Amino acid sequence: MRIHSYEKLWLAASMVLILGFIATITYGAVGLGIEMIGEEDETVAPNEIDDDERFGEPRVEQVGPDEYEVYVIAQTFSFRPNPIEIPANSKVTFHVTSRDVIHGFEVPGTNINSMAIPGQVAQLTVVFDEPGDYGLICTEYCGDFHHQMEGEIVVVPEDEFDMTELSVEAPDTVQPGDEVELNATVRNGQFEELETTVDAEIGNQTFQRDISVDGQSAENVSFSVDSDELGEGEYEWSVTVDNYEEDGSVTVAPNETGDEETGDEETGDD
Ligand SMILES: [Cu+2]
Repeated sequence: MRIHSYEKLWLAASMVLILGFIATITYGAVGLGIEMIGEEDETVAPNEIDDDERFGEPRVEQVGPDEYEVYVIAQTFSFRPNPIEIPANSKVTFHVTSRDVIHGFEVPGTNINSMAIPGQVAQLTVVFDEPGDYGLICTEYCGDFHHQMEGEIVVVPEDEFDMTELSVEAPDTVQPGDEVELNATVRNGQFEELETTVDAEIGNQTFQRDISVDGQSAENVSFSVDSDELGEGEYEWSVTVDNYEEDGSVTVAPNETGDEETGDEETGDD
């Protein structure tokens, strides 16, 4: 049987088209890395989310050089943590779940887009190569204030990124003669050791201490001033580490004139 050459041409063209369609569908399903959340993926019980090791404290965690994990909870009508601060040019894996109803997790202008389903943990691995502020929106209608559900991802240039946290414990009031003591904790969430300086101020006294904090650990520093040196009154204090500052004020109580033996213990007076 002889087949006309035009017919052969059309046959070949339609074969190419069919193969083209199959290739497109296969690429869309596999090549883009889009996945449904499957049974073998992580799960979390929504009612135990606050006690969960991963989500009890939604956070950014360094897991290797240039490798970070972010644990995100979507809930009506916010994302936690917010903002999410991560370095540019690092491999960042988001683990996203929901506390209540189905939410979305999308960064417009990027290919970051997932559902946040209660009980399931979605995982997305991305590398941001452009530092900047990226918006984060919920793309699943989740209730009255769905349209206000938004967050922010702040991508910081690698050399400016740190995971330093400063917290300070300080008294509100100090009895005359006691020490005014500031207890500062500097936490270094990164792998590399942190070498820095802690500056403190109590009243008009200033202190400076160089510290080094091992990777993923914390260091305590305390500063104190004798309240007698300060005298009665209210004093401002502040503690500064790199770009972080905590401040407050402390009152040195007046020297009571009619000091009785047990004067300090009188607390239940109405
Ligand atoms: Cu929503």
